[in-house]
Amino acid sequence: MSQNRSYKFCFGPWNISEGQDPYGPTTRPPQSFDWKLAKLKKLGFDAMMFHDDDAVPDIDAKSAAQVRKETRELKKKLSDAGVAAEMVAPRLWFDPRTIDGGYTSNDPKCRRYAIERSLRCIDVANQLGTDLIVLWFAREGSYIREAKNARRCVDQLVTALDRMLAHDKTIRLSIEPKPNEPMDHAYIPTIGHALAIAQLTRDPKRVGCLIESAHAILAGLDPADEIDFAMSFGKLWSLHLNDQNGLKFDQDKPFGSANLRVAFNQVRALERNGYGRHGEYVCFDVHPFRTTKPAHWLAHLSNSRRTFLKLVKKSRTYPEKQAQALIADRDYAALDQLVIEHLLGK
Ligand code: XLS
Ligand code: MG
Repeated sequence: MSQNRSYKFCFGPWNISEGQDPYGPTTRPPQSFDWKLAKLKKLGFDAMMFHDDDAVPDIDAKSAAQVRKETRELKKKLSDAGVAAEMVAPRLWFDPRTIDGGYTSNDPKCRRYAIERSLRCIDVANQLGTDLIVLWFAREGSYIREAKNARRCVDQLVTALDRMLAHDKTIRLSIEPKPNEPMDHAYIPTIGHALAIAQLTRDPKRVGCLIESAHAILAGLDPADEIDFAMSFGKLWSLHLNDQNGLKFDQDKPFGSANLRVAFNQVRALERNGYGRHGEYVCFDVHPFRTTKPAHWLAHLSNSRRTFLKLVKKSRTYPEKQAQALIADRDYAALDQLVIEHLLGK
């Protein structure tokens, strides 16, 4: 990879969150969108990612004309700030009609709602100037497996994907797999599943994927391997870097916070595959700790970007020749130590 290739960075308004968790209320007062947008540029980020109702709050309650008007206003704000819209994701996990899933709900009226909301999301994305829709199948799963027929759910997911692909001939769908949470088990839990279901759609070349570090770890996988696998298909169109300390609730920790070596190997995978050369962004889907004071509110984002850039340097100064010699000699113990000492620095 060229040694001076640079990356573009992104986060979403939800990444500047107020500290609520399932066991306690917010610990920071809500910040305005304008405040978050102003901070994004100051932190050296280039784009913002959106849920559809980040772009147009209460989107379901608004007419198509009102959605267009508010999206136009948002687009102007972003253009004036020199910030791109990276993607738009339909938030199909809040509304009561998605309580049992959206596309795979057992209720056909709810499945219809989820698809129609996704088509409106595509219209918002077009107006914001992005051709990327991210689909995190939050509630496409079950609390008990007998509640749904997994074979039928595959067909229902393909039906939804096909409706979106037919709605707009240029839109690209980036599936963000996650094995569980909020569901007990979710459908499409890994990149392999995402790339496989893409092949069942009417236009597989427009269905790709997004890797989130924590989601791969929750599936017991190495996010770097998931990156290499997705890149071998040319279908890694977005990325949510963060970290996760073991198999528990999705922690959305700052990048490198739990496992620096796993973070290093993700950066090496991005480097060797040339991620970003087609305009892809590095997004940090991270949250501040609940204990974070408002004065330190942005640290998780600036720290993640700083760690990422330091690991890019570590990747580009990796003692490749020494490493190859140890590999040739199958001396992996020495290789292990070489990596550790490279990361520790002299
Ligand atoms: C949740 C997901 C979510 C998507 C965007 O775990 O990571 O943040 O990335 O809705
Ligand atoms: Mg995410």
